[in-house]
Amino acid sequence: AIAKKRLDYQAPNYLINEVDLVIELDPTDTIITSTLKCETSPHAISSNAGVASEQDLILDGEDLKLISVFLNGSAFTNYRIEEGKLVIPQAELAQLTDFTLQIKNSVDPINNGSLEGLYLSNEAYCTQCEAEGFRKITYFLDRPDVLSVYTVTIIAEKAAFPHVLSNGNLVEERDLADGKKLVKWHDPFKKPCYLFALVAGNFDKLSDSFTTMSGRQIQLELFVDKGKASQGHHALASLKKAMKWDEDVFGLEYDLDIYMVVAVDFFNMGAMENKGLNVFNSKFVLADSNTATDDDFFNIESIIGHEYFHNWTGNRVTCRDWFQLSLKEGLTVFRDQQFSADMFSYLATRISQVKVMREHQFAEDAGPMSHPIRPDEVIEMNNFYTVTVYDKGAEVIRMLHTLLTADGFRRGMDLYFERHDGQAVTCDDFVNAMQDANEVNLDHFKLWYSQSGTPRVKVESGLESGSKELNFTQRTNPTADQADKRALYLPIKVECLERSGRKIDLNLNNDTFVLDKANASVTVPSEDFVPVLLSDFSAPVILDYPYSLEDYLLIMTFSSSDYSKWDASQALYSSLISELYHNESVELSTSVWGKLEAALRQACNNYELLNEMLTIPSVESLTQGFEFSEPLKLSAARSAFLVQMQENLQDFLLEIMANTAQKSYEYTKVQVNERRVLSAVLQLLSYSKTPEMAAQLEKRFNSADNMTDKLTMLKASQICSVELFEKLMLSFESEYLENAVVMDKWFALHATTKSNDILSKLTLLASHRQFNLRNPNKVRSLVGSFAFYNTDGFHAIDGSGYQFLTDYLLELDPINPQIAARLVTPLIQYKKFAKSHQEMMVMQLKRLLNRANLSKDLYEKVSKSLT
Ligand code: DPP
Ligand code: ZN
Repeated sequence: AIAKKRLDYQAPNYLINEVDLVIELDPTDTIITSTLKCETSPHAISSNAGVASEQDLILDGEDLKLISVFLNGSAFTNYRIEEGKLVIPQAELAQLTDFTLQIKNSVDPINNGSLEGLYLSNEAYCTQCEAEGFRKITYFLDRPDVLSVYTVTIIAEKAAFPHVLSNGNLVEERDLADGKKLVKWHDPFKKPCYLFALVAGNFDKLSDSFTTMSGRQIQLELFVDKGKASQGHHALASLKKAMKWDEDVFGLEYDLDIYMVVAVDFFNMGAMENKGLNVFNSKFVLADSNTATDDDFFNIESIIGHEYFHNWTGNRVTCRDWFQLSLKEGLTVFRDQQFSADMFSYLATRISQVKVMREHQFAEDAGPMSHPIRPDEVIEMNNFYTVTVYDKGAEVIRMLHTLLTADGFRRGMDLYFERHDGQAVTCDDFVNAMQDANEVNLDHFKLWYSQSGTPRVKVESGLESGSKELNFTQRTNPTADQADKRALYLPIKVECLERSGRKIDLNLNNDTFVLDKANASVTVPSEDFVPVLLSDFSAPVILDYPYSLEDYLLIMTFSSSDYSKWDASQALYSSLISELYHNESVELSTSVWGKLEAALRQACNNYELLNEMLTIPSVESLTQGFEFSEPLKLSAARSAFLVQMQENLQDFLLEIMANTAQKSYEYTKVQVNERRVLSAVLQLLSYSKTPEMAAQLEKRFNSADNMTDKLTMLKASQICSVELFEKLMLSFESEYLENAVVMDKWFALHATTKSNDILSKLTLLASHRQFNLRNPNKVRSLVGSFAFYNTDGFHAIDGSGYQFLTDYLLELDPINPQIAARLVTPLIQYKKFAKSHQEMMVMQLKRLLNRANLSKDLYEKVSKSLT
């Protein structure tokens, strides 16, 4: 496997201006006839002083059967096939500036388990082309900087496929002989092939419309499995909100006359922004109160928004090459976060994002796959759809937004579209537009695009006559991919509180201190104060200040920022858990509990904040705070902490429980926050493990009128009583057995259970009739939840958890390497654990590496982890 390098980029030597596809669908032998209007690229001509470059036309192809090639209407045989690619020798094209190439090939959709290219599952045809899947459909210049206008004709059996869809507008539909029909689509916007899509199936359709700001009427169509139309309303409503929001906030209007969304059960990712025809994983479309939780409703709105926002940030302006992926993903994640904050809540959106950063992105940056948000080297592009490119990428955009303000950011966006609409561009082009529109210099800021790793900012206070100084030092440790690090440009929100809780004026613009070198300091006109640092997570860094427990409690009580109150609560819990980790028999001092309760009581009129402050950091997040941690010991320390917290805060928790009444379900912010508080309280109280608590949970489970509460009771019973948990899970199973999306929750709950025979349980579940190794949702729910979130099972002292995952990956890799490579993540991050665990994990990684024909996907991650 050979790595591609960002700096090796060369513009294409040939362009493909028009693509005409005729696709005759068949389960094992779909025939594709592709007619390409090609042109020798002006770039290729100019770069060689007016002479067309000496290069063959090399069309990517993978798993294709070639049938015939025609050049300018004549049969053509003088081609070569090299490593699956179709090579047209330069000599054959030398005299031509324009030419038409017609290629006929076939593919085998039903046996395509990779879910990339064209595949047939659940009786529906579906495509996924990003990043490099179009080459599994036909021979093409499969790179995002080749933009073409597509006309797509699909021939399918009429009875089995009432809905036959592709990008753009429907231009023809007619019956053919033999019970077949022909459907033709045309997309007037030039696009890269990764945005091509085709779907054919028998769906229920929900229709609606949206009137744009210029008064155009857009037809909206949502396609779901038969019988599920009633579960599509929330997604459709979310789409309309997203369309309105993008007009209001960015002045961006939809361009085609129709917008289609199709939900499918077999999908590698969350969703895909194909032009005019989004394909969604059904779990991010289908929802009603009986089948979806509050979190599901939230996620659907956010992902519908995300894919919609791509129409401008990704489709109208796309990436020049895949190293620039964050150009569209970091920006679009930022946009969907802003949308969620506006639609639902800033605090909840921000906190859940910060958790993703601290639990997953920091771990990635500290592990063998560390890369900048704009990677420099890639073996398998699918491995770079990462929390770094997406989520850290979004944090980098957020810093720009902070530095330039909302107005300045909007000016930059306007200039970006003015300059680059219809083009395939780079991250630098984006930052340059931001810079030029605001007349600032962002050269130093650009380092965020090329430097990997998480900066650590150490803050200390030093005395200066009559006042104090806060001294900031930043340092980024070497990462697996980069030894040398420089100081970054960091906006750090700072607030200082006197011991009385009064805020001290620091004279900082926007309460933000910009640390743009290794060291700098801020003067604080006070001798005794507590700094509140990195409010809103204003930069993706780890902050280090010698806080006392008292300091945390002060911040939890007096900070002007709810975010910082939450952050202090998490730091407080972490430091108490760390005490227990180092000495398991320690009783935490009783005075802490009284003060904690007092601080929490301050938030009793704000259930949104209270529920966040009652949520204890996950093991994954705690792991980041230790070097060479003992996962089992850490999990035990966390549980011990929860037991003590529950004992000491019991009256307070019971009081909250008594104050929350069950209401008939509605997805409103007020109700969501009430349910979340109740969920946090019930989970804490479950650590009492008393029969009374179990009875309480059972009663609530049986009377719940919605999925959110049911799931809360299941999670709490998982803590409270094994017998109750098993009983409720059986009842849940019999109620939802036929609902694939709901059963994913059931698999995930089983997979995260603490149990001595978890592996035999998993094996049994893998033979459940709703389980299917070829369905990524199932695999993620069962095996993914186990490997990522079942600390005690996965890190079992005898290494059996590691072995289980590895056995599974060996089975999955030949079918769906993309998913296999996602699931290997917990194993390759072995260096953060204690030696004894490391050795057992390495042993399993070596088993993987020794496997003949390991996919590029797994090879890249496993080999990097072992160097
Ligand atoms: N489906 C992925 C996303 O929307 C890839 N573009 O982020
Ligand atoms: Zn995206």
